[in-house]
Amino acid sequence: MRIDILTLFPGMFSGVFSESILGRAQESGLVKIWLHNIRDWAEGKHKVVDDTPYGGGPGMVMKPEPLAQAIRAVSAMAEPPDEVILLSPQGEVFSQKAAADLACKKRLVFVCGHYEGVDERVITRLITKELSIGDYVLTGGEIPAMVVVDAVIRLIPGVLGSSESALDESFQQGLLEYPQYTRPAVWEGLAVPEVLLSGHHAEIERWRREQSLLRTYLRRPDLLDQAELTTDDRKFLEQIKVSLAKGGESEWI
Ligand code: 4GY
Repeated sequence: MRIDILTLFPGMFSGVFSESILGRAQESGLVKIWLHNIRDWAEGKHKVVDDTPYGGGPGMVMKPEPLAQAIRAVSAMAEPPDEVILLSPQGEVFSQKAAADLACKKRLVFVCGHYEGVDERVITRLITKELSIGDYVLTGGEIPAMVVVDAVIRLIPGVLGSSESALDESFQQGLLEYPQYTRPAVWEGLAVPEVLLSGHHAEIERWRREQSLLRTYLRRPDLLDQAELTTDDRKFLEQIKVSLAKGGESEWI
């Protein structure tokens, strides 16, 4: 996959993309990330990229010409991109499903806005998808772009080793992850659940499934509507509901 990122602050990305799994993914050639400074397409001695908003109001708006030139020039550097993505709170909320869709593409261009926003006409003409990483406002689209790129790259086949596999994980079946433990067996008086030391593979699988269901029910009940649930899952959830209604918290948590 080829990823291009248009930003006024390319330096923000260097550490995040060079370390760990993202660094390895690039070294192995599975993904190539190109960073571009939008200011390189600004004109004049001062390379101005922003201007005051029509209609008044606080702050500055990214002016259309340099940004549009940048998007067009970068898009023409290789095969046409599958998507030109703007990160903004006005976008569709990013999800594991959206990450999986993007992981199948050959070429993605990310546009990072700054200041109070981007001239709407650039979005109309050149942006194919607007994504939000959540309902809060950041100072720019750089951190959201890192979030989306990270979530997408780890889903590209071959990026994760078998011990890091992305298959068996949170959201994959629409449930939260079960709790994880490693050595020592007792730490600061807290013991690892006995079943995990038992070696009974089937019992361990069952315990983990029930922990996922319990956690999802308690912390993110909204996810249960979309989750893939078996008849056993539904029975277990019914058991939890009945028992919690009787005031039996400690039995579960
Ligand atoms: N939340 N999800 C977000 C954001 C900053 C003004 C456009 C978000 O994706 N992006 O808060 N972005 C704004 C700042 C210009 C980007």
